[in-house]
Amino acid sequence: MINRRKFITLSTSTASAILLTQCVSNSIKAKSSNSVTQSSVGNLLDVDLEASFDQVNIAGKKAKLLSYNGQIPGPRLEAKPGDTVRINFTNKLPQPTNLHYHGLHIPPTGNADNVFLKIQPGESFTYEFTLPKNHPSGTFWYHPHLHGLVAEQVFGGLAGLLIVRGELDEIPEIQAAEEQFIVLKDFALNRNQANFQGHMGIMLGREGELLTVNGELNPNFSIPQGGLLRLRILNASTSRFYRLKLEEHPLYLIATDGGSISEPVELSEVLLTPGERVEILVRGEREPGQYRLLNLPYDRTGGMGGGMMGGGMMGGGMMGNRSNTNTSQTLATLTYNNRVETLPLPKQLITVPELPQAQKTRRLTLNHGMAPGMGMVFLINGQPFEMGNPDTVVKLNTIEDWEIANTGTMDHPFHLHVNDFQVISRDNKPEPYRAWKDTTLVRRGEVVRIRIPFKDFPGKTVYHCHILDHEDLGMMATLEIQA
Ligand SMILES: [Cu+2]
Repeated sequence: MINRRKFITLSTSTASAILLTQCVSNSIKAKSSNSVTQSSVGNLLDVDLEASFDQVNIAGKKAKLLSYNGQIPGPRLEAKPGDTVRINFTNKLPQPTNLHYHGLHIPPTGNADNVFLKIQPGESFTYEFTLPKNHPSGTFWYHPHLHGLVAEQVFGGLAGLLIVRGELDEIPEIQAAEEQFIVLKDFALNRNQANFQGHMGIMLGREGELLTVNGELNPNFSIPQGGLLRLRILNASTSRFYRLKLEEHPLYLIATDGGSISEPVELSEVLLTPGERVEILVRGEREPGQYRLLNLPYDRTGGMGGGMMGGGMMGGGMMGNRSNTNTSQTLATLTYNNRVETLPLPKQLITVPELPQAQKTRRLTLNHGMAPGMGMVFLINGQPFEMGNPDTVVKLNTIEDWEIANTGTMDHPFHLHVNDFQVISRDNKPEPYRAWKDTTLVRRGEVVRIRIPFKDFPGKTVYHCHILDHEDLGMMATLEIQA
């Protein structure tokens, strides 16, 4: 088998040299590069991570953006269940920040996935946690999570993949597949600098006009004719939704946010909201040639963000570059290469168990309104986020159902930290297949019922809308898990 997993373990000092090499290969578009990878050695992943505001390569040019270790996306971190992860973090930004490990089942306290920490400019902090031995394998990620600054810092470029390699990677058909990571992220540049300000679209959720894949515009991916390509896709955008379709190819879904589903599910397209991940198998079963990965139109704001009203009272420019309500965009191109022996799809993956009935049901309402002196605020159960007392208190080792009702006029992707959940139903219609999720879309007018087992870790954490402007504008609440 070809060396599809070339894990490079690098110190940060050699990372820039590798990055330079990657840029050269980017310019000749030989094959899309991924970020520098840092993998665990023995049972320790020890990484130096520095957030800075400086010149980086983006979309084929140089621009001043926010980045981790000068790379966009940030270095890809890889660990195994049972590994200890130590991140020696330095904040070289002109403002405070912190780190969130999106999707990981680790403590929300101390120096683990603690979103209440604040790392001041110039300060360093060591994050350290151990992945449980039974942690699912999957596609996770890290990004800043300091309330009030999250949207701007993620929009400026801060995000990276965090991969847990395990059971799913050992299934023979999946091992035989080529692997490609896809980090979807939109950017707005103003004279080659991140454009943080002047976004009248903040209330809707800011979007940029540059749709990058791994920091590039329309990169090329290859698939062996007859072979399998495993796409591991993250939506790391602040607000933009992606409705993904690969020309003339069905998508075989094998994993969602929390890892493997029970067996592959054939789909013609996938909607990926901010924070969500999917893993897809593609079969190289078409005529050799080039096929586009498309972002199809989707309206997440009920016509407020362009489309209908784009040239009208809102003014297209004033609202910024809104969602693709009218046209499709090309994100990447898939090119066939040498024929290989025809590879089969896996039949079975890793079973997602049916959860027992919930011991308690709660209802959450998502909406927005105007607050005196604050303008628009985004609310959960009528309240904007306030640091302090928990809004919801649950007992460790219990299972709860949360009915999340979106009574507003925009879609909101709902995200819960620390514990994964299963979506039970949407408007009382059962989900077509079971999956572990940490982020799920609640469309305007919809009621989504999720079932959450609270396991292993007591402490305070949060749930929120993953349109990060909505989170910063109040659509977040504190959850306390009591031992
Ligand atoms: Cu929202």
